[in-house]
Amino acid sequence: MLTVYSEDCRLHHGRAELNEGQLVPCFENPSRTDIVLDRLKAVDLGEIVAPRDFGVVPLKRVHDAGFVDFLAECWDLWTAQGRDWDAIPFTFGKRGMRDDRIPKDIDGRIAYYAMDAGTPLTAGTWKAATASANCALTAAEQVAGGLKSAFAACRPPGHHASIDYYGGYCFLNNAAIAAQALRDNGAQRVSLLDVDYHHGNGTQSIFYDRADVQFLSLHADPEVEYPYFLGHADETGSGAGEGFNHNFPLPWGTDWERWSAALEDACRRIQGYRPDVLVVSLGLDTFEQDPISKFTLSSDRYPLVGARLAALKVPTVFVLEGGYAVDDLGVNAVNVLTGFEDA
Ligand code: SP5
Ligand code: ZN
Repeated sequence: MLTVYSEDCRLHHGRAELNEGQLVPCFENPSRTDIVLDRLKAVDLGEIVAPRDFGVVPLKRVHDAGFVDFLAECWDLWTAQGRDWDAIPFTFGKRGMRDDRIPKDIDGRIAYYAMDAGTPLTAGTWKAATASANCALTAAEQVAGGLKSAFAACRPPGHHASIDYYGGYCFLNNAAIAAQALRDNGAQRVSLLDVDYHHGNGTQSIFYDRADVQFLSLHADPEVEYPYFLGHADETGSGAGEGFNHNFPLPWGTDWERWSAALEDACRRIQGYRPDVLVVSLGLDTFEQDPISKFTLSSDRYPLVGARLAALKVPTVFVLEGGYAVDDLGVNAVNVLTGFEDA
């Protein structure tokens, strides 16, 4: 399988995130893709290529133009205030407040566009986030060109980033950008399956009113888990998109038996939709040793995930999302890919 990766993805490196009341080292850091790349080379999965640069046009096909411009200029505006620490919001708009006016002040703009205090924006964030999106776009382009599958080793991840907000370690929604590019390049129907432990709120929101991109997400129940405010089973799409959004919220402690039953349900819905191409938001934070998650999948289950997806017999773009048990992330991610290839 072809892998697309850019060393520029390493340039986003937050110092700390707010977790359980403390500033702790960022769970989402460059060592994650380092170990995935090491494992890809160790098993010799296939060629590893750098992405090509698609510019901002495909980013603005799914994101608000003002939001993309904000991400591009945030660091310069932040440091112009004499600051050299990571940019983190200290307030957020809440119910009943104005959301039709974007503040001028940089702290106000961050408050407007940020979703949480766990996603520091740093000197290298824009370069890394665009490189990450370019990896997904390049993998999608290769699959559109006839490859059976490709893997975008993206970081920062993307699925929490929505039309006009960032958060959950995500800035640009790599998988959504890839799905939209596939549509723009001739695919009639795209299925986007999100197997990250957390609900893909950004992806859901981007495609919620559309029938041309089917979204399915297996994740921890938002009643008890981040992102808390989206991901319930009764969110089924709106307007033309009604019936094309499928959430599978699962309880803490979900094991392989329960998780794989939900995967089976999702796969049957994908089959019924008959997509031209499948995009997989591949999070590995369902792993039993993940430090911020509460499912119990073991490493030997991930090849079965890949094999089930391969049985769909649809050209597939894998896009890396979360997974924070870094020592095992390479094995777990590549296990999905080898399971897909060996099926
Ligand atoms: C891409 C991705 O996997 N993003 C995940 C973002 C999760 N951020 C919030 C982490 C909160 C961990 N703290 C646990 C508190 C226990 N109630
Ligand atoms: Zn996650």
